Amino acid sequence: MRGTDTRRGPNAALAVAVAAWALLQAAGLGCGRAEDPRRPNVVFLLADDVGIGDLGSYGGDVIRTPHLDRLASEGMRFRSFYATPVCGPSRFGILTGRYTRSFDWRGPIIRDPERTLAALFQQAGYTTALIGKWHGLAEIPDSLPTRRGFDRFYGYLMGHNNSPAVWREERVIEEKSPRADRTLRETEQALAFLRDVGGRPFFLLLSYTAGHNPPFASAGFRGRSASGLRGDMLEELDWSVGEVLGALAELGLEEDTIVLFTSDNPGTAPHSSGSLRGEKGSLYEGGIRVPLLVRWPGRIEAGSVEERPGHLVDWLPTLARMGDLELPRGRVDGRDLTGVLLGTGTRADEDFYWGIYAHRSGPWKLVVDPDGNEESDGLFDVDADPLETSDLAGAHPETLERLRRQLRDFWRGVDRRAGRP
Ligand SMILES: [Ca+2]
Repeated sequence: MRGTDTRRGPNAALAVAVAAWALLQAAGLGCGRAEDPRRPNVVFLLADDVGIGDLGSYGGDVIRTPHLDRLASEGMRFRSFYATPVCGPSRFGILTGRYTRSFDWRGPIIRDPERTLAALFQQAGYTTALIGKWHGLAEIPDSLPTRRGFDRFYGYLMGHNNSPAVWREERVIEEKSPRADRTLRETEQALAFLRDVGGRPFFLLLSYTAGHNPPFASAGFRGRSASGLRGDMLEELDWSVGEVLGALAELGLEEDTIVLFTSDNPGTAPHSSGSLRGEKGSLYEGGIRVPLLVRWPGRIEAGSVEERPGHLVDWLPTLARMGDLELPRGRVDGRDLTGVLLGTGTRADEDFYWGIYAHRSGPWKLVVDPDGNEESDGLFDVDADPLETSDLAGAHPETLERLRRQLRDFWRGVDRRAGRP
């Protein structure tokens, strides 16, 4: 392009540049972050193994979460937001907008680097960063975050149990990091990124180590919570969220930035999922419902509560819409939540799939017996009975069969589109 311009002379080159700039502005693709509400920054705060019962805004009354509670009061809180029951498949779902068929905790490898949520932002000119846990998505040599759409990476390939080395971009900068200081360090890195990114649009995935067992906390937080070391860990996580919100305010970025907080799955600690049935690893609501708080001042109603369900896979199409990003080619299972968030519409349907093991359609939820014993399949009306105390499989055989068929058909459709017999 440069050679072509040179041959045509500097005036022609300038004219081309001005025309291109005008086109970009007209298309809302210029660098006018503050001027263009269609191009918000995004801070995606992802906790590890944190359930709704761990947050004050969901009724938790032991662990103190004032900063997250503030986020809830300044934005929208979802009461029925879904993840998968384990780490990897949820993280895969966020980055690809797709469900996984099974629940290996490591999750599938993301094989197409062009279609991750981070890559979509990158392709649209955002500066993208992952800070914290990449999890089990790096088992092939070229699948580091920097090969999957992130300009910057500071953190760990897996959780802290099995991945003590600290990476920056594509090299190890520290072989063994102190576990206790992980939240402190992730926070420092996040604040440095926010200050460094300048006026450019950005997507930050702050993927906390915190929440996962065994618990840890830095010296300043140890011994402060009535809920023991796990409480200390989550109170430090809450402090970190406060630091991020403070930095956005200090930098004058609050109005231009969507901040969301969620978790990859609930914890196993008592009451991590409040009174819901099950815990991490379970397909009952206590194993798959996670907190979701979303703030975008002036756009999302402060203090609003959303009763209808959504799922982590919805974030790819939702942020693609909000950031005016181009959707990836191929299958996207998630649904756009923009209308829900802005109060102008609803999710296109209320169908959700957890591998081949569970399916929700409207108020009804099928939980397949993991041993394949059909007589033990459960059917629940999770609107009327969110605690899943009444198995209605016997009382509603037609609904049971409909949900089984829909679950089979969903994965058959996936196979068909993928060219599998
Ligand atoms: Ca997890």
